[in-house]
Amino acid sequence: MYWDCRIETMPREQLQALQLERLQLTIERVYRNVPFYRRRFTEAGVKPSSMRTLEDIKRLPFTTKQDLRDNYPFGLFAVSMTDVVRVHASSGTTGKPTVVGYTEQDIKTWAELAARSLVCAGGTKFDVVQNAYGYGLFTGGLGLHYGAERLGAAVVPISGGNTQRQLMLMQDFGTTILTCTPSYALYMAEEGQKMGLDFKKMPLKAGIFGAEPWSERMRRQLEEKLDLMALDIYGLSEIMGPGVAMECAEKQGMHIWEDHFIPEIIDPGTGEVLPPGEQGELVITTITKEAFPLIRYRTRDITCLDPEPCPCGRTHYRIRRITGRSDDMLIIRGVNVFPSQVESVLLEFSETEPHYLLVVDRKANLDQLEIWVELAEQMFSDKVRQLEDLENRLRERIQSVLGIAARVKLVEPNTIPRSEGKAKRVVDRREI
Ligand code: DLL
Repeated sequence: MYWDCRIETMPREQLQALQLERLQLTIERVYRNVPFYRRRFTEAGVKPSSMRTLEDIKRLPFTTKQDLRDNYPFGLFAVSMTDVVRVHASSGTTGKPTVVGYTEQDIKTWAELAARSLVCAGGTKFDVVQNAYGYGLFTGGLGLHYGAERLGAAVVPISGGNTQRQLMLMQDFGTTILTCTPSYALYMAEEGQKMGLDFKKMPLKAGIFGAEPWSERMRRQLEEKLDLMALDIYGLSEIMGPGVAMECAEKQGMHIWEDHFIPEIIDPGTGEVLPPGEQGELVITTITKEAFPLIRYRTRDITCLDPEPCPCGRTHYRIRRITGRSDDMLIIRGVNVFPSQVESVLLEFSETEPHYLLVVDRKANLDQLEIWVELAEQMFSDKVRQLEDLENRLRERIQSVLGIAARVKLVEPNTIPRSEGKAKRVVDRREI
């Protein structure tokens, strides 16, 4: 079953012709409308007319998250703000988020691709979609919401959290498709068991899980506990949000929607393009976006591109599970966290040293973050009350900067291991 049979099963040759045509238009448009790109292309000695074949994409310079930060908030938009109908944002290292914008047409395209992705999981207009991705600046909630509506399904915009109520409504409403992060789905499964729910007697048929890395082991657990088909969905706010790539029922990687995105895999060290099948960093060029086109955006996500034909009949290449990131970003409960954000908070407090460690663990299937912070020498002998007060202030400040709750553990001076090279700021004990 397809959402858009013609496009999803389009012969590669035709698909590539469509890509080239759209790439040329995009390059022309950003050259005309975005000074940043005009400058970068000129430096690299390329013009819109240089794009004669798809191979010519390799001549274009990469765009990085730093470029987005340097042009904060709207500097890379290719339309005027009067044509922007929505903005989303995700957290970044400096406390300033990465901002993305959408025109009315961009929102329509996104809804189409999210609907296409829901159909990969067997979604139809008869489904009840419980959307437990967060609503707000995060793209997860609204992205899948519009897709489910476009499909004609009944969407329950419940957002994340309030697990017992989620489970009650899941039962009462007869939810058939659950959309949330895989870790939250596992947590729901366990809470449900405690409440005495029998998922085998419920009509749940599919789960669309993404926004953070997970594993085949987790897939098995989720499928068994929730009695559904668990599928992987990929996306990032810079490129669009959820629905950039989606797994089909074959469960062998996610089809990346190549009529809208051109994927490449590069060696993250050298920037060299790798042949299909080799593992490296995913680079994406958007070829239909109006408000915020991105050219050769370095996602930092590590995966590989699978060009093998898929038994489902879709011709769009698949990306394998994301195995990690080439930078230091952590994803905790679906929220992007950079160690440097913690560092910036510590610098505000004279009572602490900027020696810290982020200890991430997964307890009862929920990510937990504990931050070990070294006390300054003069604080060490201070009263317990004062230390508790400091811990509280740190905790509050960290929560407001990171956007998630963390435990703060104050440790004695000089106890966090030092390093001569790069400091190790993160201990990730999660087993996924
Ligand atoms: O997480 C968009 C999304 C929402 C995707 C809901 C899927 C479902 P950001 O907050 O910008 O956007 O985070 C993007 O999350 O670069 C990956 O590192 C990671 N990520 C997203 N999907 C997956 C996945 C949303 N299926 C960053 N597997 C990306 C592993 C994923 N990592």
